[in-house]
Amino acid sequence: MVDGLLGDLAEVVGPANVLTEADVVAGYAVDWTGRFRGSTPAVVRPGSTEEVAAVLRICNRAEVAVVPQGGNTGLVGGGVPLAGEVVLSLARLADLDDVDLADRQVTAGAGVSIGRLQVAATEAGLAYGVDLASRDTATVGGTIATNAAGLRALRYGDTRAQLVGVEAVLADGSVVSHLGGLVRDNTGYHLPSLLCGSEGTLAIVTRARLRLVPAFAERVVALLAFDAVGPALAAAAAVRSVLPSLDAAELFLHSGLELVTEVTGLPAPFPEPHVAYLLVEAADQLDPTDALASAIELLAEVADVAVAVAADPARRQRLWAYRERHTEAISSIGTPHKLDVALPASTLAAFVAEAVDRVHSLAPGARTWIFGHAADGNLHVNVTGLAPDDDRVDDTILRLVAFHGGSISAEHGIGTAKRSWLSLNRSDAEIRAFRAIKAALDPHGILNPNVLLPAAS
Ligand code: 2HG
Ligand code: ZN
Repeated sequence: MVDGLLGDLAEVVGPANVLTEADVVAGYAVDWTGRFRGSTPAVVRPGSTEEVAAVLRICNRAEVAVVPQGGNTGLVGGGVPLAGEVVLSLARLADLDDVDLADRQVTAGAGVSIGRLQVAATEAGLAYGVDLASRDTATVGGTIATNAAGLRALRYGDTRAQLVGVEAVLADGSVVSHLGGLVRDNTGYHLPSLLCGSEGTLAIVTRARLRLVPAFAERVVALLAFDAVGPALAAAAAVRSVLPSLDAAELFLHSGLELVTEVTGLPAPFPEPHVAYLLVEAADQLDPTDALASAIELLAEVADVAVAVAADPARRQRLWAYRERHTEAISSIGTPHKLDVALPASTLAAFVAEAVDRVHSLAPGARTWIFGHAADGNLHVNVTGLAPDDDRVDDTILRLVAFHGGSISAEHGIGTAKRSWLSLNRSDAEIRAFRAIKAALDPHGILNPNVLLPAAS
């Protein structure tokens, strides 16, 4: 292909924005976990929607596949060139408009990080409803592509729930732009909903109109420790039903906490170890400490619970670190298989025990780490000690999830990691409809062709 095509791309974005040196492009060809690795002839870095459009026109004409990439924090191999695709880095689309206070919205480029968006919202007296541990690297475009949910979804919903409008480029280079921000707007198909979670397979999102939420002045965090998983999960549901100011309810287990303290050097939060931990955060205009304490008193009537409370920002952050640093701690001991799943509340506790057992019988040398967004039924099952391409554990866990009526992807997307199992959750008719939409919007199949949909048999 390549020289002529790269020359044409360089004319569009400037030679400095077509990266080809092996050691430079290598970082774009491997995912954050290190499990999914490919290669690319070039990383192209457009600086505007018009440049994205021109790049896609060229690639579409030449039938050259592209993989869009934001902060490259994805966990299912959805943003890396698995089969020699050109990488389309959206990092330079980093314009962030002023916050629209009247409408409580903001328009952000795909390359704006979630952390930067949150700072801008906070400075305007508001907040952005999606928050996640990778906030300083994850981008608006990447979180739209995967429909990321994160730590506050129990209160504000996932990324799709924040998305009021998008600007996106179709495979043929045409631009669809609908950024007016009208909340009531029933004028046909809702492209933001379709593109959110489509993992770059239908169009390249270049800008988004996002709703903002109130910023609460008062916050309090409590870490609750239980002697079994069931009561910890039941506590998440119970706190949610009595505490309207609940912002987060996050589960982790003894093994994960022990690993986090070993890797980070943080002191253990309680003198004695416990089986399961629930981190809860409440946020309100008036101090929610008493309301949280009353909710915890109700819990203590039905289960033994140890409690650590933090109200000032530094101590709150210290408690959060036990949960947020799981991902980094697990990666420090090996390349993890990540199974981000959701289950009906009634099956969660049984699933945790069954998942650990199944991994143990299939791969006795492997270790299972389970944590996640308890109130949403979203568990992150991480398994270390497996070869990157050994998918026996993935297979057994995803089948177990489907057996319990769960989702094989709660928030990370399907990517390449789970595309072979999509039919566990989606019927033949649904997958045919997905393929029809893909073929209509991307007839040459140039947009992220190796993710989400199962490989054609
Ligand atoms: C989180 O909730 C992220 O921290 C990452 O979704 C989960 O590392 C994981 O498996
Ligand atoms: Zn998560």
